[in-house]
Parts: sequence; C-alpha cells; structure tokens
Amino acid sequence: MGDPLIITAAIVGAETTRDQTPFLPITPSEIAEEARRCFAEGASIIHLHVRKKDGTPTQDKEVFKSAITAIKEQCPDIIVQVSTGGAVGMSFEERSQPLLLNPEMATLTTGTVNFGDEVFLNPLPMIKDLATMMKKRGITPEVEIFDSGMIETAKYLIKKGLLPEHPHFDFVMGVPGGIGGDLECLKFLISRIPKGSTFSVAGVGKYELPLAKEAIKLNGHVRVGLEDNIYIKKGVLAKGSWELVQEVAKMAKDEKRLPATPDETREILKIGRWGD
Ligand code: KMH
Ligand code: ZN
Repeated sequence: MGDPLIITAAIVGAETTRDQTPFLPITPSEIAEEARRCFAEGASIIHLHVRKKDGTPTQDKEVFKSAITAIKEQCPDIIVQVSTGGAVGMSFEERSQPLLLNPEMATLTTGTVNFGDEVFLNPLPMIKDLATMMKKRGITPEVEIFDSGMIETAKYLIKKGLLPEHPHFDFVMGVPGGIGGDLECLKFLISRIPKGSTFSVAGVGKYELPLAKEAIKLNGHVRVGLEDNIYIKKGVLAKGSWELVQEVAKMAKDEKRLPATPDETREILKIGRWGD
C-alpha cells in the first residue's frame, strides 16, 4: 500500500446556495450529519464555513462553536479546519473570529485574487495578523494557494517565522481569476513549494474530480465537497459532499492508497506541533 491519503471535505463554503443544490447543509445539526457521512466515507478533515439561519455566510464565533460542538458529538476524532477566508468582502475582525475557539487547524490565504466578478482581498498586513494569531494559539495553518505568487508570499512568511518551515499547502485550482485547473499548473505549483512540504488539491467545478485523481497519483492529498463543486458527474448533482468523498476513496483504492485516519492525518500534518 502507498502513503495514506488525507481527504478533506469542504461541506459548506460561503458561495454555494440551496438554490444550486438542495444537499447543502446549513444548520449545525445538518452540518454535523454531513460531517458524519463524510467521515464514514474516509474524510479526516472538515473544512468548515458556517451560515446564518437564512443561509448567508457568517464568521460568527458562536455559530462556529455550535457547528463544531455538533460535529464533535457525531465524530469526536475528526479534525475541524475553520475558514479564515470567510466570504469576499469580510473584514479581519469577522474573518478571525473562529480562531478564538482554538481549533486544531485553520486556513490562511497568502494573497489577493480575482474571484469571478469579485475580489478575494488578502493584503499582506492582514495575512500576517492571521498568521500571528494562529501561531500564538498553536493552530496549524493550511496555506490556501489560488495562484502561484501566493507560494512566494508563503515562503516570505516562513522566513519571518510566521509559518512552519514545511507547511501544508492546499492548491485551490480553477477559480475564475486564479490559476488554471490542469495538470501542467498542478505540477508547476508542486515544483514551487519548499521540499518536504505537503499539499492537497481542491479543484473547483469541473476540475474537482480529475484533479483529485492527479493529486492521488502525485502522492498529494485531496479536498472535495459542495463548497468547490456540486456535481458527481456532468449534469448530475452529488447527493452530498459524502458522495464526492466516496468517489475519491474509490480512486485512492485504484492507486493503492487508503484514506488517512484523523490520527494519521495529525501525524502527517504535524498538527499540534506549531506555535509559541
Ligand atoms: N470563500 C472564499 C472567498 C478559505 O476558506 O479560507 C474564500 C475561502 C477560503 O473559502
Ligand atoms: Zn473555504
């Protein structure tokens, strides 16, 4: 067997709506049930956004707390990775709120990118403030890369001691405005990260499952879920993020890799070993 495969399930997101798919979880109990199903299919990390009751995105600490508590009741062992990206247009104060709950992991996007018609704004001072908060609280960062220049900023932050020497990267590929969703782009991103770092691939829309396959072959890890893509195949909605996780677990088996358990994931990503 090859190396364990970390599967992250991005089950909510900030952009996907109930109008697009009826399978999107919104309330804490729906989120927890979706997390349970993803865990059963092989996910070891839940990449978490939360919503208000009306479905709009929020970074409210209390809403995160309710969702995390509900998830942990269903899957005590699973790793919860909170989003600090939130939705476009949110301030540092909003975006940093879930860090106050001291989760095991959180995302950190290391640059600004066009995001469809909008702009996902990440000025360097804000990136540094989020990174500093994570380090002080011992929260393991996952560095979100939407375009290649963000890797250069991550290297600068490593030099400044604001990121671990060998961070875990997540390549979010195929966002309109960001890097493309093809194999050539993936190989280029891999070539630019510090040797000894780990990476996962989150292909957006039609790129999700083809890129998952490539990531598995290239000994990387995979993120899937309704945040990034709502279809299991062309024109057919996935019945939940769990169905996408199930598909990735099948691909992994074909490549002689098994889904990593949460504890294997903690070991691979050195979770709990970052911070002051
Ligand atoms: N919703 C996107 C604008 C993250 O979770 O850290 C940003 C995002 C990244 O989803
Ligand atoms: Zn996200």
